Amino acid sequence: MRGLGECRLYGIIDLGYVDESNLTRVAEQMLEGGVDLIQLRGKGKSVEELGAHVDRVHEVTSLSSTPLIVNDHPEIAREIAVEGVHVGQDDDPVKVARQKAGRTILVGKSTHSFEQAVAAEGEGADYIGFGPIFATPTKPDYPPIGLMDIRRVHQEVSLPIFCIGGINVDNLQSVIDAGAKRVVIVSALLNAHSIVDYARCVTDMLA
Ligand code: TZP
Ligand code: MG
Repeated sequence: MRGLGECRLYGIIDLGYVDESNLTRVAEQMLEGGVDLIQLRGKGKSVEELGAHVDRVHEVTSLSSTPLIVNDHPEIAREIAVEGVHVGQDDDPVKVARQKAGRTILVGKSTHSFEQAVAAEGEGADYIGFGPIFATPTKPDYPPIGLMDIRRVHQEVSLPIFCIGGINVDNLQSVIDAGAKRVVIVSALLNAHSIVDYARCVTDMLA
């Protein structure tokens, strides 16, 4: 299985953008384009609903040794061999997520400020999301934090840091120039004419 340290482009398959009938096809396209970490996110979906999809997507991701992370519901990791879970500031603390999973898994945490990033490392997260960097329709209620703290967070936090929020190929260079090494892209990738080509373009820029 690919280690987090090797991961640069994190793709989220968000059920708000992808029809349930397309999940495995989207996962395959992401992998072909070089996405090296995938999350399944279904805001408002129950554990049962999300769990049913996780199984199918995991069959695809495991074939290419790509970790699959499930959003919000650590208990799913008890039933299905996903590699990790992702929790937000209002979700289970990292320690509780690990307990609910009942086995050794990756736990990622969303952070929206430098202080939250430092706290997430103290809490024992394996990686963090840091953002939203720019305003985003995917998380419309969160004010963007901008590029300013990206360098500082990389200096002070030694976890893999994935910048997230409103990132696309047109603004990616500014995020890289601000110090980012890893990014999450949701809507720009899922809405792209070709997910494969879009992901290739991003991975080239991050290389
Ligand atoms: N957390 C912070 S911003 C965000 C999440 C889940 C959404 C990112 O989506 P997009 O479409 O790439 O802006
Ligand atoms: Mg959450």
